Parts: sequence; C-alpha cells; structure tokens
Amino acid sequence: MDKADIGLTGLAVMGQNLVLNMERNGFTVAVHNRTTKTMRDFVAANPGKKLVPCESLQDFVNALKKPRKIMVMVKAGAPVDGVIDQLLPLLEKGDLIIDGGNSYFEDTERRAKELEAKGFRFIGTGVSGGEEGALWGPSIMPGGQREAYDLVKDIFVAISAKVNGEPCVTYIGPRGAGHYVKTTHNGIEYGDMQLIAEAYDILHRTLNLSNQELADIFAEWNSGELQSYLIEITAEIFKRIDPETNKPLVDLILDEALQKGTGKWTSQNALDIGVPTPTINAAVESRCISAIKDERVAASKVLTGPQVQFTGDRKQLIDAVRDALYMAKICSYAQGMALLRAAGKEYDYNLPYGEIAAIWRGGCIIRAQFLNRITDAFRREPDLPNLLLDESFKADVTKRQASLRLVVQTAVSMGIPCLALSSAIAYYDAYRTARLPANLTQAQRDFFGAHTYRRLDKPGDFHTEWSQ
Ligand code: NBP
Repeated sequence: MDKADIGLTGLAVMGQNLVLNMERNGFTVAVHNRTTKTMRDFVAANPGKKLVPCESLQDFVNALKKPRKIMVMVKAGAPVDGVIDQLLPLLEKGDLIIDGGNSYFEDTERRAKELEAKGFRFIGTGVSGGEEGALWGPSIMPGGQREAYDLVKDIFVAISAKVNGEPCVTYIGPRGAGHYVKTTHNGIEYGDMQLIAEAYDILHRTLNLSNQELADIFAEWNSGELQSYLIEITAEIFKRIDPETNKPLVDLILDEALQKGTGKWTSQNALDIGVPTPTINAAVESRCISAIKDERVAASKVLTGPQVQFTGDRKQLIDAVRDALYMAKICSYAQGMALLRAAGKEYDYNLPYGEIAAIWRGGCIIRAQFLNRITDAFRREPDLPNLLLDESFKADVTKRQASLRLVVQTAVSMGIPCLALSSAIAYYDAYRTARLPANLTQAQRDFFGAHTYRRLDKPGDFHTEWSQ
C-alpha cells in the first residue's frame, strides 16, 4: 500500500469519523489507537477503504508520507502530552502534529512553543460539530505556524462543512489561537443553550403549553430569524416520546446539566482578561445551580415565591419570548465577539473575526443563519468594537428590547429564574450607559483602602480622608 497522506491516532467516536471523512474525500489514512483492538475492529468494520492499520506508533510513523502529518484525537489533557512524548523520538524535524481535541488553549500555547523550539510543526485545532460533524463536515479552527496549516489545508478544506460553497475552515492564528476560538465557540454555545432553556421554561410554566405545542412553536421559530441547529433540535426533542412509558422523553430527563469545562474556561479567561461576558457566565452558573438538585428540592419546600399566574394575551407572550430570545442572542454573541477581540490583542493572535463567524455558519453546534449577519458586520467593519454598534444589529435590538424587558419582567414577577435572559438586557443597558455608579464604588474603595480615584473635572489621582 502507498504511504498514507495523514495519520490519526485516537480512534474513539471523533477520531473514527474524521478518518472516514478524510478517506471519503480521497485521502489515504494511517490509523492507530492505544488499545489496538479498537483499531483492528475499526479497520475490519470498514473493508475496502484506503486505511493503513498500524499496531504500534513506530508502524504508524513509518506508514506516513513526509513531512508526516499526524492528527491526535485523544482525550484532552495529560493524554495529549503523553502521545506527543511518545511520538517525538520517532519523528523528524519538520513533521507536523495536529491536536484536534478540546485542549485548553494555554496547554496548546505551551505545546506549540516546546515543539517549535525542537523543530517540529504543531497545530492546535478546534473541531466542532460532534460525531456527525466529524463524519460529514465539521467546522475546523486551526491555530499554529502558518506554513504548518498550509501543509494540511487541502485535507481540512476537503473534510470541512461547506456553506454556499465556502469551506468552514480558515487559518485562525498562531499557537493557541485555534483552541482559544474553539473554547469561545463553546462558551457561546452554552449561552445559546441556556437562553433557549429559559425561553422554554417561561413558555411552559406561564402558558402551560404541551410538548407538541412547544415543538410547533420552536419549529416555527426555526423558519425565521432564529433559524439554527439548536432551535431545530429543540423542536425535535419536544416531539420525542419515551417508548417505555409513552410519555414525552424530555419530561423524564433529570434536570441536572453536566459540563466538560469549555464554557467555564471561556468565563474564566474572560475574567482574566477583563471582558464582560455575563450571559455566558450565567449559562455556566445555571448549570452549576442545576447540579445541586437535592438542595433545590429541599429549598423548594421551605422558600416561597410568587405564584405563576398569567392572564395576559398568550400569543403576544409567545411572540415576545421569540423576540426576547433573538435580542438576548445578539447580546450574547456581542459578548463572545468582544472577548475574541480582546484576546486577539492580549495574546497577539490577530484574529480574523469576520472569517471566524463565517466558519461557524456550518458544521458546528452554533451554526445559524444569524452568523451570516455577523460575518457581514465584521466584513463591513473588521475593527467593530461591539456587535451592538453595527447598524443592522442596532436596528434589531432597538426593535426588540421592549420584548426582552417584558419577558424578564414577567419571569421575575412570577418567580421563574432567567439568569441568562436578564443578564443579556443588563449587559445591553450597562453597555449603553454613559455614567455607571462606579463613581460610588471608587469612593468606597478609597474610603476603606486608600485606593485613590480619578475625577471628572481635573486630571490626576486623588485620595480623601473620608472619616475626618
Ligand atoms: P475521548 O475524549 O473519549 O477520548 C478517547 C480516546 O483517547 C481513545 O482513543 C483513547 O484510547 C484515547 N486515550 C485516552 Br482516554 N488516554 C490516552 C492515553 N493516555 N494515551 C493514548 N490514548 C489515550 O474521545 P472523543 O469523544 O472521540 O473525543 C476526542 C477529542 O475530541 C477530545 O478532546 C474531545 O474533547 C474532542 N471533541 C469531542 C467531541 C464529541 O462530540 N465527542 C466534539 C468535539 C471535540 P483507548 O481506546 O485506548 O482508551
């Protein structure tokens, strides 16, 4: 068999599907897995395909065309370092390692520097879209040396999702840039999911809608400006009946949302570099609150709140929730894009914001019609400080803010939690407020800690002896 174009080690669900995607697109792929049986079973299940089975890492390295291109799809964290350490003695300078897992961007920064210093090429790449995306076309976010990207560009372009003929992959930037952008994508995904969950909760509890009615509402929303993969699957979820009990499956699912950490990483890093991302943070915190189920059940028996009683116009509330969701989504993406903008400067990534929104239009979990508009906004003005300032988004939020305010008021007045929706309107209001009450905060800081303050009427730093 000819030498393989690329090798992939880590044949769990993502790795296997990426291999099949590469092979379908004409590439010969060498395959390896720590547990050899998994590799053998995979090759046996795919007869006649251009796969080169490799039992050892030495076979694997020998099977590849030079400069070698090796994609590592193992569990993020220590396993990635372990695999790199085992590979390095077998490789030659100029060979390329691609980490396609969900690595923390600072790990990627470290690996990029170490490997570059040793003369190797390294790409840390986000791959979004879950197992289906990996098989049929993911959104790919590669960061690393530019010339390393050029070595695999053809493969990445071939396997990526396509939107209007444009591939959902672009060179993101140096070192950890790809994994940074993938993490931010996941943070935005957390925000989207929480906003949708709150919209569902408000509709469900105020209007007592059936799951079929909810399915119809979300399906209708999916044909308008909210069109997106997450809204589409939400409509599908409401329709699913549990075969064992004949009840809607969603009603039987325990209300504890788990997390693997990428949303938290987004919030943590946003705090580190001082960028407000309250809607993403609210989404992470909502998962944390959901996780203390036993405490919530106990508290529900002793802490009181208002009754859920809605007497208004039902159709009007449904439309208001739709508009509120759209406006909150704009505020959430404004935060995510502002985070990318700040990180681009902080880490010298020189990120292509418009192109990032463009590669999120297909393949990934947050894919949505809406991303076309973000792409257009950044293509029009690459240095746009905040999405809310773009003319077309400004018009959208101006029209919909009354709905978001009404929905948050309704939820709060009935005791329905809406951390993400309320954070979105608070972000909008804070961002458009010329004078915030931070003057008082500064006075307090100076009062108890002599931290000084600046004045509006003259330059310099001032301290007052407040207790005299
Ligand atoms: P997992 O994250 O479950 O990892 C399983 C793979 O890692 C197996 O091939 C396993 O080999 C290998 N592995 C482990 Br665990 N420890 C290892 C070690 N010390 N040395 C060598 N190999 C080791 O697989 P996945 O769900 O396919 O995800 C792969 C990567 O892609 C992860 O970083 C994940 O976060 C990311 N990702 C996943 C999704 C998704 O939807 N699942 C989406 C996007 C990104 P073994 O067979 O010998 O145990």
